[in-house]
Formats: sequence, structure tokens, C-alpha cells
Amino acid sequence: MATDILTGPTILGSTTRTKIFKNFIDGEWVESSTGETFENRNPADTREVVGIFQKSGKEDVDAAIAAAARAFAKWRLVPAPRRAEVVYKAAEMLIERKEEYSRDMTREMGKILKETRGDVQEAIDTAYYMAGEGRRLFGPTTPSELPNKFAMAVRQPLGVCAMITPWNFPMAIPSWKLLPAIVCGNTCVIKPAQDTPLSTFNLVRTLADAGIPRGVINIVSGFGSRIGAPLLEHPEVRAVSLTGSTEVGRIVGTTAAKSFKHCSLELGGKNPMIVLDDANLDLAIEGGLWGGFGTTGQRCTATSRIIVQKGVYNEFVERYVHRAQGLKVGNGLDENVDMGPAINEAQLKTDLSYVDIGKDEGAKLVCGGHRLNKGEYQNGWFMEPTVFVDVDPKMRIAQEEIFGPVVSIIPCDDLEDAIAIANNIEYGLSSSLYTKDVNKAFAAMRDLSAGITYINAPTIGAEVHLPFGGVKATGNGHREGGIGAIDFYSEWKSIYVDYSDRLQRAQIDRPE
Ligand code: UN1
Repeated sequence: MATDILTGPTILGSTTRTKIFKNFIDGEWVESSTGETFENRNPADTREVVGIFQKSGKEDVDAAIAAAARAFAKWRLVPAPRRAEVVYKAAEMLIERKEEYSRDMTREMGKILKETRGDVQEAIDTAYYMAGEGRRLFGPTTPSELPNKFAMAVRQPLGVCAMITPWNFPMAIPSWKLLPAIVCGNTCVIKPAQDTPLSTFNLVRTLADAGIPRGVINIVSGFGSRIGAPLLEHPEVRAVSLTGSTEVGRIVGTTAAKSFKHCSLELGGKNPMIVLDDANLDLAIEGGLWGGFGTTGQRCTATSRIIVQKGVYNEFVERYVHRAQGLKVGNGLDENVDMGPAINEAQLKTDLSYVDIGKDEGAKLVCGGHRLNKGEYQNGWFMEPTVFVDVDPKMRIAQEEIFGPVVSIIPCDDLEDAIAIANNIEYGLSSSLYTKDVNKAFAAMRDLSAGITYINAPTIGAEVHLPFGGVKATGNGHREGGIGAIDFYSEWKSIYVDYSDRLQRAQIDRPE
């Protein structure tokens, strides 16, 4: 097999040679037909070029889809348990490569090593889970209403699936999509986020090393503006899966609808954590810091609103802010760092613009709010952990997804008030409640409108064998993770076998 990496030209001022990564199409590592490339730079130190990737065009997309379509003819006939064995083997290989891939991910994405190890682990967990599904893929058998007739439903693959993935979980999220898709017998073309293609390459390279046949998984790197439409509009593509913003989701959803493709959208969030007077405050503070500033707030599940009951409001705010001020910001490769940079300049600008928006709206800024760009920070996209208090739930900082380290703390009267505030929002991905009262916990589990609710834990940290996704503008009703993913990447075929040797008319012949 051709190598996936070329050694590129020496970059100015650097003594090391930068690696050039190629597309993976039909089992070969190939350069883009456009002849153009783009740089992947480290957001903690933009002097470092992590790799150079292909800036692909329509021709590359068409070649990848054609390869996937050819591979589908054979792959769908490979028994599912055998398909799953390759996925199992990839899990074992990922364990061996975990440290290397985690370091690569911190360099391209910025989040701290603890978290990038978690990201690779999430891909490993998904691989083991989906490998097991290869021996299930259960469907119902059921009695027929007629004698000597057998009835069942089986899962069938869809065909070529297109995946568009985000930069915040650059290995975990591609694994949520690719692994159930191939276990179900589909073939795939994936376009990784342009900020973080390397981690997706590492995942796909591992799957290739584990023995995925040529054409079953193809990677085309580049920019959505150029290759998004050719991927989404191609008649041969039967399913589309996107994790991204609500704005992009609307475009992808309407484009896919025109040719009746299955379409799974995982979009924005503005996730509330409720802290009641009876909560374990130490635990709630710890959870709120992890949920709010983990991944620099760049998770769709990030705890971006903390709704605190009046009896503990002042104490919570004081202690939370004190702890947030103590978080160490820096390069995620340093094990002492708690929070890495924003992914890129545009995201940092957005984060900072929301600081101004919050101030203009009259929210009280009590922590952070500034860019860090001196000394160790001068070459990265860093900002301080930022907290607004006394936030009105209608303010933009409490309604819009920022995707940065900006937390809004909102006072509330009681659980009922808290749930009303929590639900009065466009999104509905994750939610959480801190209380020791089991009655209140169960009421919240029922009434919070979100795809995920945590009790006594923050809004982040979903496990891969449970459904992942949200309500309202967070998605279009599909779920990733667990059996939801199998449901998306397969479709039902109902089968009737009549062994009576005579015409039996359903609904008309009604035997005694
Ligand atoms: C995302 O933010 O896009 O539940 C995914 C979590 C992670 C996945 C987050 N396991 O926070």
C-alpha cells in the first residue's frame, strides 16, 4: 500500500520537515486532483505546522464515492460478525497507539492530554461496543396472522454514507459514525474538520491496518464550502451524518432532503446545570468547572448555564469564581494545564465578542473576559476562563451557543423556576441537576427537555453505549451511540415466507 505521508518541504525557520497527508481513496493514499493543500496548525503555538493536508475538490469526492459504491457490492455480503472482527482488531490497535494519537490530537486541537486520551478512549469504547453489535443486529420474528406463514424483519445496510465531522472530538465523533456504519454493511466517505484532520486520519489508518477492505472507508480532506455540496448532492450517497452547528445543519438537512437521503444531525447546545439549595456544593462546584471549562467550553454538551437556587447562590458564585480564577491555562501537552486554547482565531474572536455582548446586556463579569497573549501565550489562541453572574435568562449570553469558556450563572427561586429557565431555549442536548432529594431528581428527569439528563454530574461525559443526541434545534430526532446508531445506519426489510402452498390473502382470508 502506498504511504499516507509524504515528507514535505522544509518550512521557513524550521529544521524539521513537515508531513504531507494524502486522501485515502479506494485503499490508496492519493494526492488531491486539485494539486492544492492546506496547513493544520497547533492552536497553542501557531508556529507549529502539525501537517499539510489535501485541499480536495469535486473530482476527489466523486472518486471516493465511486470507490465506496464499488466496495459496497462486496462489503454488504461479508457476514456482519466478520465485519465486526475488523472493528474489534482496530480497537486493540488503538489501545497500543493511544498515547501517540492523544499527543497528535492535543497538537492539532489544543485540548489537554487527559481529554485527548479520553477522546481516543471513546473511539476504543465505540469500537468494542460496535464489534459486539456485529453478532446481534437483532430484528423481530413474529407470528403471521395466517397459517403456515413465517414473518420477520431484518436490518439491511443503506449503501454509501457521507460523514461530516467537527473539530472538538476529532476521533471520537468520526468513530460514532464510521464504526456502526461499517458494522451494518455500509461503506463511507468522511470529510474531517479542516482544523483537525490528523486524528481522523489516525483512526482511518488504524482501521486500514486492521484489515478494512479497499473502498469501504474513504477520507477526503478539505473545506466544506468546496466539497460539502458534491458530497451531499451525489445521488449515490444514501445517508448523511453531520455533527456541527445548527446553521450548517439546516443547510445539510434541506440539501439531503431533496434526494431523500437519510440524514442525522447533531447540532448546537446551551446546556443547563441546576444547583438546588440542598445540593452537595463541593460536588456541584467541581462539576460546574469541569462541565464549563473542560475542552475550553468547546463541547456541544458544555455546561454553559448554571442555574442556582437563591439559598446557596452567593456561596456558589463566590467559590465557583475563586476556583475558575485558579485554573491553569496553557499548552495542553503540559500535564499541569487545566484548559487549552480556542481552536482558532475566529472562535477566539467569537468568544471575546460574547464578553462584550454580555457586558452590554448588563450581566456582571466577575471572572476573566480577556485574551491571553503575552509570554507563554503569545503564539496561541488563549483566553481566560470567563464567568458572568446575575445573568437574565433572556440575555443573548444565556440563549446562544458560544462554544467557548464563557459560563453564565443565573439565579432561580426553586426547581419549578429552574426547569422553566432551563427549558426556555432553542436547544435541548444535555442538562443536569444537583440535589439530594430523590423526588426532585425524578421530576427533573421527566421534565427537563433535553436528550440527556445527569443527576449530580455535569452536562458532559456521555458514554458510548447510550443514545446521544438532543431535542428541538439540537437535531432532527436521530441518536448516535448505542443502538440508535445501528437504527440510523440500517433500514428494515420485512420478509414473509408462505409455506402453505396456496394463495393466502392477508386481511381477507381469516382462518378460524
Ligand atoms: C460533543 O460535544 O460534540 O458527552 C460530544 C460528552 C462527550 C462527547 C461530546 N462524550 O461530553
